[in-house]
Amino acid sequence: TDADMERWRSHRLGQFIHWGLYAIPGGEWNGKVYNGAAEWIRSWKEMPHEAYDNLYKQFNPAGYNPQQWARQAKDMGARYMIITTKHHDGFCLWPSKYSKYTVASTPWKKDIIGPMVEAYNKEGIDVVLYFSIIDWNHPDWRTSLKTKEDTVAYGRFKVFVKNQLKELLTKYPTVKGFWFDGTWDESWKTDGAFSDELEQYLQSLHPGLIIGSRLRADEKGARHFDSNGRLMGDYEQGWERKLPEKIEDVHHNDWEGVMTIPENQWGYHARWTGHIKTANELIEMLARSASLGGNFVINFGPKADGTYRAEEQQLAAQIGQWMKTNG
Ligand code: FUL
Repeated sequence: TDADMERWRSHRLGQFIHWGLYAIPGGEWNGKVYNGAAEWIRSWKEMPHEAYDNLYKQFNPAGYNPQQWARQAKDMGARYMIITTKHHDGFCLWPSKYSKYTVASTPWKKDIIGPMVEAYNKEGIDVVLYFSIIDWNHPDWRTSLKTKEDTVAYGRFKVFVKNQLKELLTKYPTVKGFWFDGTWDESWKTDGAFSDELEQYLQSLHPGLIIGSRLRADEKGARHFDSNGRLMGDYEQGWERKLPEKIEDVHHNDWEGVMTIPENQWGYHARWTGHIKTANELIEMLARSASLGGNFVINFGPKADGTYRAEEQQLAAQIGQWMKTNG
């Protein structure tokens, strides 16, 4: 609704959190360093799938302190946050009854998402749930639909997606939106009508939910815009590690830019490489985003033990200093 969008638009600064099993290897396996994004390590040929899929047995973040996380975000000046409930690996940070591959199966056992939503909300910070359509763990997930069996399996997969989304909304009714990702495969693009159906379904469960354009097939297969050139979804979600330069670049739509601190790491990677953005650079990006009517979201990748690396803590504090007088 207009009121929900009005509120979302006024956030200006957000915090993204990528947290999952990938934080355990932290971009390294068997003494070798993976140069891709840490959360993609399962797709690296050096790491056997089996090894990755067993990481859940080690998930036990003793240092996880959602109140502290929320306070840090608040002090930075973030007014909303986005958390990876499930990334491409399929591991669920909430105890989903539709999957065995969840926190409930780990030594930690407890829900991660519930306490996080509560802690952030208590600080007055709105929560949005990141949800990947790509699910490397699910037997029915497909990249493309070549055979009839594929289509049947993918049909089941779509029901599973619906069930999980409904479950999330039921368990965490205060959330403000979904941040869909991994919608670029042929399988998802095949049935564009399903994106529409899903959006309507979610809206019927939770009127006013904010859903970005990426629910629609991403990139070249883009159905981000309908045949009349109108944006599908509530805002342009495509701005990832880059920002528009002028208002025409965002077609005068609402939009959101999501930014990593290092070059290309979302999940925790022990060895950040490339240019590490300074507080000044991030503040400049925030100011530019605000001037172009968009929200700017800074990503954090907590360690496997639930604590933040020093560089992230420092940047959050520096940005917070600036926000205090200029936010
Ligand atoms: C991308 C994903 O593939 C990355 O791992 C990350 O989650 C980023 C925000 O979106 O599409």
